[in-house]
Amino acid sequence: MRRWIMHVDMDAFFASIEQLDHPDYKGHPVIVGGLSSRGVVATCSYEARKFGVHSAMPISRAKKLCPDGIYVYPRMDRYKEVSHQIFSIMKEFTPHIEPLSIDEAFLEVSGMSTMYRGPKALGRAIKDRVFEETGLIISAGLAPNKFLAKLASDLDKPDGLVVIPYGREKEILAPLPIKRIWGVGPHTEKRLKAGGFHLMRHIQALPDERSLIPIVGNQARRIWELANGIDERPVETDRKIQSIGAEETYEEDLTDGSAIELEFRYFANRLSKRLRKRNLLGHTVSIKVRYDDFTTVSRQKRLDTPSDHEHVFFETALLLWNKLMQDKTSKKPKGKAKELESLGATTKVQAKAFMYS
Ligand code: TTP
Ligand code: MG
Repeated sequence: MRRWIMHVDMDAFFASIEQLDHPDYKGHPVIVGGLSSRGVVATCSYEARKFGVHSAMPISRAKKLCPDGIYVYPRMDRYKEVSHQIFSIMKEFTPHIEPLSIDEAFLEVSGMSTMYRGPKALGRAIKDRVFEETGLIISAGLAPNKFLAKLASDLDKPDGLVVIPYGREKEILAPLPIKRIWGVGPHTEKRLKAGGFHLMRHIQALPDERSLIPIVGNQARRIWELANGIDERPVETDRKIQSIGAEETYEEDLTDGSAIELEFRYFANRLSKRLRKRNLLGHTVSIKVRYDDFTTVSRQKRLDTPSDHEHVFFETALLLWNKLMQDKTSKKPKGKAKELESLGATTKVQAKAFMYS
């Protein structure tokens, strides 16, 4: 029996729900995000994307690019409710579902395509069903494995339905840049490029992984296989926990609130990239702060929904940081907060998230 994996990703998820719940928003640029001065865009409708607005952009910048957009604050409870609804619709088709985020999942559909005159018809059926029940549109990719399925769902977004058939894996991958390989970050990309490997086809030209070993070490086999469209990873319905973090020791102590905020932004960005690359979701965010006298304090918070999103990590880290500052100042006599800030020199800040793998 041939293996078929489907990857689904809702189109402009939060923004589409806002358009659904407010029919007068339909056809207009809708931007969902934190509305404070340092708020960021969580997502925006495809109408807003035409103005250059995108996820993780500061709201202030979005407002410059798209001044007439409709700006709304996220309603997480509603998005979670819709997410549950979509997951239960998909569960009617198969119990083998691996959720990746609030709007994204892998489905193991091997064997099912025979019931539907092929994988495309199966994808169509799931898309139609979700639309009929919720009024929302998913982009779907069907392929012989996870790597290709995820790639496929992104090829024709929005409202995509792309099948990568058996035998065409290499041909479809050939012109794509090597950074599309799962696990190839900027560092590995640079090394591969220096070795003359820019596109998948450059790796496909190798008979095996041996000549990649000096460049990428023990990642060579996986990179060679993925570039050739080979990926045996199963769809995992229950995921284990592991942890991923980002930390930095600074040459100069961090004393300024805005500098700390900037560092958290940077950490959140790194963290979400690392998670996404590994198909992981964080469910607890923790921060660790070390002062110049080497005392270390940490705080953590469990997220309502596991996430791989930069702004979720950033907002949570900032919340924890502000709480930490409050805790510290509350022990001090009134009026000392400023002094404390300049004394509380941070030499190390860590943002860490514990994940499902
Ligand atoms: P995505 O699937 O990345 O984005 P999307 O569904 O809005 O748009 P599309 O898939 O069509 O490109 O993320 C799903 C939801 O997660 C998104 O609607 C809002 C939220 N999100 C954030 O809150 N912050 C982010 O940085 C990203 C990328 C998404
Ligand atoms: Mg999406």
